[in-house]
Amino acid sequence: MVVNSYPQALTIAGSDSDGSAGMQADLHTFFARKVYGASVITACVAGNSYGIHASVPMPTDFIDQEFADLAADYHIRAAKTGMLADSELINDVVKNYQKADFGPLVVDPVIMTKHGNQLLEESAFNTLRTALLPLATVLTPNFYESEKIAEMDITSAADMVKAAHKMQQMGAKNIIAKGSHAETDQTEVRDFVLLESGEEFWLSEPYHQTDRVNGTGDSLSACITAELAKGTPMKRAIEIAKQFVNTAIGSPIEVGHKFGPVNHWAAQDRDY
Ligand code: PXL
Repeated sequence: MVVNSYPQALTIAGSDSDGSAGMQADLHTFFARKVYGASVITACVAGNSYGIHASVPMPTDFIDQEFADLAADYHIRAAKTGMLADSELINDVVKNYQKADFGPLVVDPVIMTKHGNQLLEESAFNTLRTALLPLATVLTPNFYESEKIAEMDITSAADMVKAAHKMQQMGAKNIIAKGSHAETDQTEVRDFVLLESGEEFWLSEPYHQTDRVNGTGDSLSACITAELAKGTPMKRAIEIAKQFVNTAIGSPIEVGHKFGPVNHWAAQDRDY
């Protein structure tokens, strides 16, 4: 079969009915970064800007078929994971990803939404650490997820650095550990990046006072995935993703009445 030339990326994630987060945010991001987006749906979530009200996991034989169909036709050059719900789904996704040839894997270790809804069962945390993290080309935990995965409290910049090194020892190659707004003076957000080469640095972006931040983590990891699918080097892909999300947060759109989505259009076509 002739290999397709157009960059194609894959999101392996849950569907969020209001389109602000999960698979929908990933696909918006792929589109904005001019990468074709395919999707393996792992779960369906019913919700809106007020919160999540129901959630169902997909059957694993259906997920197996989604992977098989993509592998038989598409040329996926980078993939990302989002909501994986439980240990059974994590193990199934790991099995399928190892069989396929879908390029680097960005793992967004989705555990909890901004509304406080748990999207990964606590009993699956260990499967996340031992089965999925070793496959992660990039791991993008938020502050809370870093604490859970590294099993430590993070109360300082030094703690964040320590947690990132712990997560790298668990097998993730490159880490972008996202900072907490509460940790700063609310004028900037600082994320710690630890690369496979051992290089480490902080990324800082202005803090925006807005409730329209649904899907920021999904969009950040999706943007890294899109850039990797285009062949952008790792450090640059991470820098672009950070700026992309900051631009998307900085120009809010009026959609939903509480925690609305970020604005992917504001960031599209930017040549960062
Ligand atoms: O943003 C985290 C997230 C991931 N995946 C799904 C979600 C959410 C948050 O609402 O609904 C399906």
